[in-house]
Amino acid sequence: MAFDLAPPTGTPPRPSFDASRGVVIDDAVAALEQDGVVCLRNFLASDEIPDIHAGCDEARQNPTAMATTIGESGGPSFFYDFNVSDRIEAFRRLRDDTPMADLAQQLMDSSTVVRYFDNLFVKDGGGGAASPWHEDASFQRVTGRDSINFWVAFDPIPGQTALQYLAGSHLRDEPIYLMGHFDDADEYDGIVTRNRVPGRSPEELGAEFERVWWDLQPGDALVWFHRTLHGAPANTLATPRRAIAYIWVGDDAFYDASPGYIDPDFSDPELADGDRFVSDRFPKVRG
Ligand SMILES: O=C(O)CCC(=O)C(=O)O
Repeated sequence: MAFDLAPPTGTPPRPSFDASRGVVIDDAVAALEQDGVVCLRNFLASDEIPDIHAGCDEARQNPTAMATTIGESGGPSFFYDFNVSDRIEAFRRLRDDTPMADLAQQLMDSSTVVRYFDNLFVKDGGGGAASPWHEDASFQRVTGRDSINFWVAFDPIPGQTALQYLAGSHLRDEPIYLMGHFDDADEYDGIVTRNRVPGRSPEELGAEFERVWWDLQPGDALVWFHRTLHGAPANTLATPRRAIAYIWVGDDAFYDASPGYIDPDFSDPELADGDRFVSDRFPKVRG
């Protein structure tokens, strides 16, 4: 969904919350419930970042068949790939050896936490495409409330290239929007259409919901629900903008076995439509 992604100006309109001790205050949980997104500071310490930058290079050099690169060949681009923590140690440690799953449990207020997938994003300096406005639910086989994106920044990300969110949009009483490709030049075939509707116009959405964002430092995180609308401009900085999203689901999450394609199509034939979202493929890591 193309959208006006002009860089926001002024002071970010929402507070942020310290996460350096692996827990957050109740106000952070309330902020996520109310806005559908919350900003956590110092989730990672700065000495953890160099290994992760090396991991980003490794992922870039060894893309999987699921990877996408948007941009002119030889020029700056927007690269993303999936499940890098299954094959690159720095991302496995980030997933398994930090308090991320504990924070997911606290933030969703869920007795269980289940691992779904991860998504690495690298936008080169001086270019790379915008991340179009979307809700993550369009790209997931999850119904219910409890699916969150725990997105960790690995570079300084000022407002001009930051993710922007439509606060409160996760509470929309309407079906999930149809999936659209991040690359304007590309289209998906045979996407899931059951219980999905075309997205409303950016103008209508922008008039209904307040736009919020934060300036980030490496190690800060943003956490949002899968129904929260968000997007980001291209990286106009001279430096790279690297980040990873880990998707976690909780008690109120059910498998969507709709026929059709979802990108990435991480499905589990062992699960039936409407089953609790947990299986050998999608393991329970808390609760
Ligand atoms: O990092 C970005 O620009 C895109 C992130 C995003 O949209 C997502 O994780 O759903």
